Amino acid sequence: MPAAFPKIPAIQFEGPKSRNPFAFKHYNATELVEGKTMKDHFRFSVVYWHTMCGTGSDMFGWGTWDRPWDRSTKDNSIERAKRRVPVFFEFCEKLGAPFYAWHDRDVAPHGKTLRESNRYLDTIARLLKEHQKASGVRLLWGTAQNFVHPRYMHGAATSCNADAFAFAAAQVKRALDLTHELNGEGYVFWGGREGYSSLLNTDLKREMDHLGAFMHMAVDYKKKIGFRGPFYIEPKPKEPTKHQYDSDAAACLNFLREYELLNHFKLNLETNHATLAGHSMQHELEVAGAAGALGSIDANMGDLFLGWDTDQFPTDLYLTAQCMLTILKHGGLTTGGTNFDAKLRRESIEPEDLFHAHIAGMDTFARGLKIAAAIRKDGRLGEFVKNRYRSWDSGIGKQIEQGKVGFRELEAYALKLGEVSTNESGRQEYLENLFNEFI
Ligand code: XLS
Ligand code: NI
Ligand code: NI
Repeated sequence: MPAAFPKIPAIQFEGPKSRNPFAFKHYNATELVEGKTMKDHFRFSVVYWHTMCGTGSDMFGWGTWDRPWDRSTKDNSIERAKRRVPVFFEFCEKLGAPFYAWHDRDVAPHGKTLRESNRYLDTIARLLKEHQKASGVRLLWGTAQNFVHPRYMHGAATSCNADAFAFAAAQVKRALDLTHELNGEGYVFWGGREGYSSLLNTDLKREMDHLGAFMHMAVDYKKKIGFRGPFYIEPKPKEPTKHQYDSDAAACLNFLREYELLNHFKLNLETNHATLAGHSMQHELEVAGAAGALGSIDANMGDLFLGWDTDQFPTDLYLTAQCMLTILKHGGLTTGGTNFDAKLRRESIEPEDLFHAHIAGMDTFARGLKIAAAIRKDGRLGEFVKNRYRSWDSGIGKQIEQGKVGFRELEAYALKLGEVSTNESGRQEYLENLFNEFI
């Protein structure tokens, strides 16, 4: 097959002075930051669904993107699915992305029956395996797409219809088999339609119990086949349903604790989902990190003026610097990666826009990493926070943290104290300006 991007060379690092749009200005895979290469810090990953299957359509209009490699084949055909595989790997290789991610029903089409869908998926999995081997590009995670087909209209694991639950289980089983077969680093559960549009017709408790049971079955099956990669849950508060059960990091952690699943799961956090939940991405990362559950990130960003998941490529330096500050603090991404769950704007219609978008995302994260590392090296921010909590390092604070005192002892202490020692300024504006010194 002829190259899909014949005019585009392998993207190289040329440094900040370069004016070549097909070069990295900041992402230098082999450069060390805090003793680790940029490649290992980020573990960048390209998603199959937006990159190969997106069309530029939105709820008011048809697709707009021109994809020459799709021209000669029909929608939803196995021929088209096959043709897309080499195109995708050519893209990842030229970009220098070490990882990728898929949904079962985007790499391969829906069949008329489950058996036919499975056959399609097996055919494509064989191709993926060959291309992974030839290119060295690895699978960051796989997942089952349990939300497009009408059978999942009420949800999958949380459907009122037990048959839909069974069907979803069959699909996840197969997706897990293939993730394992393709040496995937992990496996993601994103809720899809696991939520409700109205409480009038919903038995919330029963649906949550079913979701818990589903996840336990997945854990059992994972052990059975010897898949060692982590499971991730990806929070999102709404869209497509009004309320999704895995609404944010805190809700997911609570679910995992309630159903005794926390040992088996980490979180895959997505920026646009965080903002839809009314949180910053850094907040979500901190919440997950505090619980030891920071697994992987879906790197994108939303338009804060729009109320839906716009999945834009991350080009905001403040965002990536904040993310990297928290990620570094919690020891970095290990099995997870920086997965561009992001799509082009409807007006960005040419194949080369895929390169511009990913280069922008990788450069923005590279700068974010350097900014975060510089802030950490400078030390003033870290020192400020440490100093702000110094009353806990000795005396009564230390005794509280060590669990040595209770309300009685604290009452006695307070009575003797007379008044709280003078509070100091939180210095937010000073710190915001300090942060800006590094941008
Ligand atoms: C949708 C989600 C989805 C997951 C994978 O909003 O981001 O793409 O990442 O199922
Ligand atoms: Ni996502
Ligand atoms: Ni999303």
